[in-house]
Amino acid sequence: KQVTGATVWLTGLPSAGKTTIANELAGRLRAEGRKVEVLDGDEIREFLSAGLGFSREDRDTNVQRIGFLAELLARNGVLALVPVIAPFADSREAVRKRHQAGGTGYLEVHVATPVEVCSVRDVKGLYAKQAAGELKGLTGVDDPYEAPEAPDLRIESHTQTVQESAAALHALLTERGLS
Ligand code: GGZ
Repeated sequence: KQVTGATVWLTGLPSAGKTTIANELAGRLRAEGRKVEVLDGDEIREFLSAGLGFSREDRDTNVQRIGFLAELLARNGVLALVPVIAPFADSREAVRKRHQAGGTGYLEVHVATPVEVCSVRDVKGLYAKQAAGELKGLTGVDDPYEAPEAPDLRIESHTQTVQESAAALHALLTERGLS
């Protein structure tokens, strides 16, 4: 039986909750017997994108590599969940087009946590480093983040629990015939 895969890209600022929501959703989908992969930006940068930094060019390269990999998986029946910042709209659009060209499903989810909330969460201490002058070019602070204008779903992670966010995304997948 042919299973429909798709890529679900969770874009948003550092510490917005992208990875946490993706992992929660992945657990739910696996419990239903779905094939799922989480392509986390942080992990991908250790292997597939080792050596890339955070210039616009390197971020674009990183996002295109991840988009390529996600499309391969999705084309083969996997739900590829991608919690990666992907700050530039053009770059996200190129990934969407690659999926469209292959007839592969693609959903864009904006984890729209305000920077004020992200900088308090500061999971990896990056906002503190930026404030202390130890890091330059932090997305959403002194580097651009182009928020999606028409995402398939916008998640307000600061006004709901991780479980609620994952459930909302799960419901969207069901609505689109993907779970
Ligand atoms: C943004 C940065 C930066 C800067 C390091 N700006 O939460 P994390 O810390 O562990 O994961 C983030 C990761 C971002 O990689 P992505 O592949 O998602 O980004 S992009 O789409 O822009 O290529 C973050 C960490 O790297 N990190 N420095 N200056 N995030």
